[in-house]
Amino acid sequence: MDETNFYAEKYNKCNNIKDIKILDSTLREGEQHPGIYFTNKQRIQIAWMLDYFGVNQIEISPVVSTDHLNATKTIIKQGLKADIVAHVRALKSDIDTALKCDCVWIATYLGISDVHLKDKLRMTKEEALERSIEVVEYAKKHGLKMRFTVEDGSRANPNFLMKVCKAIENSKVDRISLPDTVGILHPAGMYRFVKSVRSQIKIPLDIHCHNDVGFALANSFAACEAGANQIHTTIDGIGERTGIPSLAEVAIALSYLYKIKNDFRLDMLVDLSRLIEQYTKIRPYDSKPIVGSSAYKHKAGTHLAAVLKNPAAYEIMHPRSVGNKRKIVFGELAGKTGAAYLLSILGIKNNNSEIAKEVARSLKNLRMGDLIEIPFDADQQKSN
Ligand code: HCA
Ligand code: CU
Repeated sequence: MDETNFYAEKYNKCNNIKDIKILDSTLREGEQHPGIYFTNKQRIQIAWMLDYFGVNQIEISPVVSTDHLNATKTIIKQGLKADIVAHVRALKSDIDTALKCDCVWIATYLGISDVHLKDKLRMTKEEALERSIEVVEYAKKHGLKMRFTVEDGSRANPNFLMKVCKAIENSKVDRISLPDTVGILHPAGMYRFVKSVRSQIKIPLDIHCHNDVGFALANSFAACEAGANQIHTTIDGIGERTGIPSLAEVAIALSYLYKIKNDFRLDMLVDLSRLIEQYTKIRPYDSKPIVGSSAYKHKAGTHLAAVLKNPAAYEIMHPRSVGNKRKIVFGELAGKTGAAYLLSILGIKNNNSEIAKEVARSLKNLRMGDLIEIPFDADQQKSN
């Protein structure tokens, strides 16, 4: 038992969340982020790295372009551990395209809210229901494993949503994805939404939460508490508009906060983020959880004094375990302990507390913001 986190872990105890999987959609939802386009080589490398990291499913759309079709075929041929899910519209012709890739898994989506039916699809509810059953039967007849996404499900008429879910479950669909396509739900609302479906549907449920108000991560876990089995992520959370939960945040929350056993290679998380940064030229903001460059920086004097003795005072995990680095920032807030430490690493041994106070005062007067940052690894420090 980790004494430091003992009470927090008691608050976090959550017996109904057990075996939660991750589907990563960087290659599908992620490519829907404005300005992002991967080459096929990049798509293949991303798939390999996601697989090595340990996600359970990787989603890609083969119908966007011939480039995507080729990428999907090639990635499927790699024989990765993760299932490769071909994401297509609820159309027989799209399923035929997916079949050309030799895929085992497909996901089809159909908007079922009134606004999607009326203004996007120009379809009646009856036609949508019929189409849903038809594509599930078609895919199952071709021996595919299949997920069906009730797009915009959180804004759909609940009775109609249940009708569609029950009908496709009867037609032997393997999973259903419940998306909050426009990010309109809050965590308690999400809990009730998923709970209502879970009370009548037995097959595994995916949860796909958009981040329009910033609730995507919290909503994903609220959904799991209500019975969802798999969370959709992308690296750094990229996706349409404001995206979906980031792989790093979901994997860390699962491992450290929900204590769910898994084989994720968490130390790859920063590398995965840097890979996407390199390919997209989009740099995650410094304070981005887990992967941001300031996620493990400590600045205020009281924080420095504590972290120099025991980093657990201001950290929930060792930054190395996610591939990040701890840094101490010496600026106007460094204080006496920070200044003394700075002097010691500058080779000024035996500095007495008067000198340290003097340096701390000077740092304050310089008003230059953060003067120096240096890595601080307590474990290595001890072994030196
Ligand atoms: C889309 C819609 C989708 C689908 C989610 C899913 C959404 O962009 O095609 O298939 O689980 O947010 O509803 O991303
Ligand atoms: Cu989406």
